[in-house]
Amino acid sequence: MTSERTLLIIKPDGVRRSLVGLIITRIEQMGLVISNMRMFSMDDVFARTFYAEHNGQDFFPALLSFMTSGPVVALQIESPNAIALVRTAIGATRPEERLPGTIRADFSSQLTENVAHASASQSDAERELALVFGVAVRD
Ligand code: FUP
Repeated sequence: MTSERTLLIIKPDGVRRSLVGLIITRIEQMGLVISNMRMFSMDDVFARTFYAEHNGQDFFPALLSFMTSGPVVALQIESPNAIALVRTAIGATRPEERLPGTIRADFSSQLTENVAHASASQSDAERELALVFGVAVRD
């Protein structure tokens, strides 16, 4: 089957807690291919754009404040079924629905500070990869 590209972001809490290497290792152990990587800090405008679908929600200010609180590490991951595989690997949004063995379940019991983000769909992946990496690259 054809390869898909998706975005995984290790959020500021994951970087602060030195979980970068561990999360990259999990992705590599799954046999997924990391085809681009970038460490950067989101400013308010970037975070607002990235999470535009949540603008107006009561948790939006807290989400922006958290996402701009320190550097993040973004990975472009490329493999068959990459979007669903990485989404499953990070775990559910709601803490009580996270399965043990997922990144969020294993490293966070919080809703907002949940260590990692993964694109939810192909259109989200394309939009998010373009935001983070500019013109998405294949190698
Ligand atoms: P997810 O796709 O799992 O990252 O979840 P969402 O797109 O629904 O939410 C984006 C981020 O907002 C999540 F990482 C967690 C955070 N969030 C809150 O802080 N409070 C909420 O009520 C819902 C989501």
